[in-house]
Amino acid sequence: MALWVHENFQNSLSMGYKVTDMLFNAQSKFQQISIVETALMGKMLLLDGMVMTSERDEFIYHELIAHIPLLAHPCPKTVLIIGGGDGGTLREVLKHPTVERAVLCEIDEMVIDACKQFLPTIASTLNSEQDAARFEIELRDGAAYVYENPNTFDVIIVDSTDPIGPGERLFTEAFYKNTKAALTESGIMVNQSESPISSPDECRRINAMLHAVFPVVKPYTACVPTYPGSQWTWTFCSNGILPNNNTGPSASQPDRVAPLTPQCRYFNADIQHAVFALPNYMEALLSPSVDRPLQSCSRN
Ligand code: SPD
Repeated sequence: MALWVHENFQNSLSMGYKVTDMLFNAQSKFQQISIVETALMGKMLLLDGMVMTSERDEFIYHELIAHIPLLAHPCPKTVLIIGGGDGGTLREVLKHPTVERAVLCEIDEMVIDACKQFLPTIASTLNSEQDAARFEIELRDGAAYVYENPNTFDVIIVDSTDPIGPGERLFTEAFYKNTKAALTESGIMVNQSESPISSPDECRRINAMLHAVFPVVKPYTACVPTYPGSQWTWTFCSNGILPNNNTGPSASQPDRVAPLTPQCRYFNADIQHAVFALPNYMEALLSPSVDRPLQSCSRN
């Protein structure tokens, strides 16, 4: 009989995948960690039953969470990744030759070890001796780490789980304030900011908190098919730098985009701009000027 794994999203939606092999399944100090081989999506990492990444579509998420902020910064040297224990974001960050020091701050060592063993294409940098001099791992709570490291990072990427379980405190205004303080003056923060289809209220809440902290807040979007809702958002935040400011120091960086593009499966010069084009419903949902009560999924 075929084995299936289902992500049960808020008891309302079930995303099912046919499993051909169970590669890893263990309870860590923080969460249930599972890595399965699936019939369609390749190997998949689940934390507490929620899909975190799959071999088939991970490149979309990891390229966008990394290259958008790194290319907006005039010269990113120090980068902090909060969460990201699968190594996919780190792999993309180290494609930028200016980066001298990347810190991966992951609370759960077992996630890192399991991904190094069972998801080697995603965790390739974690296993690479050649890259080892450019990154370090902090087995820490990311919220505490940013608080203790003010004025340190050019780019901070919050590659968190969903806002439940160990990742919950990474979705608070206090955390965003400490993250802002951990940035250098021209620093940029990007976080994964959930789905406007399956979690519109959460998306809006995150956006409102970011607006209370950062002068520049620019959501961007793409489809990540294995995440509930598929349509996903990330949010770019800074003290003034814009993501695609062709007139300032953060110009679109054609010299840096050209060598990066052949190393990417999703990202290119057009995508760098296109991801910021929001459909009307998303613009309305995330616009800080629209003052209306939170509502769950409006279907009219
Ligand atoms: N609903 C899934 C959201 C997961 C976002 N983070 C994934 C981590 C991949 N590096």
